[in-house]
Amino acid sequence: MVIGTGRNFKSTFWLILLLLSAVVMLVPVLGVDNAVAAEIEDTEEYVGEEPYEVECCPPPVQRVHGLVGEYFDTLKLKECYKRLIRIDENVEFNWQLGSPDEVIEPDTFAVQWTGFIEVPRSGLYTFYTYSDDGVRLMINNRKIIDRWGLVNLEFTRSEPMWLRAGFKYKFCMQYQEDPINSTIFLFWQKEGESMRLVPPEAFWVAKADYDRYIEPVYVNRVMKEGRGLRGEYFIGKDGVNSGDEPIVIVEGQQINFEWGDSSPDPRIPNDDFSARWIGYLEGKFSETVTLQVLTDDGVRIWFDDHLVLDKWIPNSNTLYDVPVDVEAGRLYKIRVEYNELSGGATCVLYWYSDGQEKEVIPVQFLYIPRTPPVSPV
Ligand SMILES: [Ca+2]
Ligand SMILES: [Ca+2]
Ligand SMILES: [Ca+2]
Repeated sequence: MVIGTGRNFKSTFWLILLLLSAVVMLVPVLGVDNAVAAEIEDTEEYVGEEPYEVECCPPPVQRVHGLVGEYFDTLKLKECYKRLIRIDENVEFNWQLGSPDEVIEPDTFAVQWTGFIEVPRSGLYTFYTYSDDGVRLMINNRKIIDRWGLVNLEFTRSEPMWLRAGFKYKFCMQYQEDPINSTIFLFWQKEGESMRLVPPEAFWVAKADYDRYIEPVYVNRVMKEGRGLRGEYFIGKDGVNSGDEPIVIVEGQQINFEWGDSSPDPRIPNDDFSARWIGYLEGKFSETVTLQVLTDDGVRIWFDDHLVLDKWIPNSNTLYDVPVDVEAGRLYKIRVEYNELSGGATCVLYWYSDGQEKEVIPVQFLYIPRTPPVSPV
């Protein structure tokens, strides 16, 4: 009897729960459908495709016209390569052989524009970029153009996208410039109309971002004002350790020497000599950079007062890699010692990193020790 009552109670409970669930599930489905249908009927230009989802309950943000442009001094869009943030009206740039700003080198740079886009009238929109080089376009988190890499002054067409007037859709455009010419434009074409440049009135950013970046903000700054290291040359393969004064001193040197069978100076013999380069190296990006030395014969490197390479041995054009962590714009003490035993003589100091192709360390990033410069704050 007690068990039977329990069963009856359970059955009734589950039946009521099932009915309630069905009602709860049906009401919002019908309600939402009706609401969407009513909105669609109000929009005379609706062409049959569902409007894309918009932000759910966006926070009340005051917006003004513009896009936040972030400028990177290499092909990659990573924080450590960013040099400049500013407000751009729209995407209409023809930098040709130049660059967007003096802190960006003319080749190998990248830009990202973010904000919101709003169309003047609801409809099906196709976007076109005219670019040199790579470009990506995301609207409402949907990637509608993806053409990264080398592009030679060409149009790229997006898939069409239905956009509703009165809504601000998330906008993100990325661009990269590799060699030579640099151009980027963004056009749109509403179905049945002609193609036009996307005007500044279409773009919006949060007012807080606008206020912050209307005056350009520079990050990861570098001075690039170096004039090279001091080179000191000695007779004898261990002359650098003798305590003697150098035979030859040269200010303002890049380490890029392939003497072959000859010598650095008439006062230095072709074999059995040594050299030392001292000064400061400026970090180009805040990242791990690899110093690479090509040497014949011995080499030792101190970086930031640490001995980071010790190959004081006979070498025949040998490459050694020394990864070091640096911050953009900070100066690090560097000292390279080298010796030549016999035969060919070579010493070249390169650097490379995730964002920097291998190159001989440029003189602009090397500072002589007599005028220790101050890193920018
Ligand atoms: Ca180019
Ligand atoms: Ca030699
Ligand atoms: Ca040699």
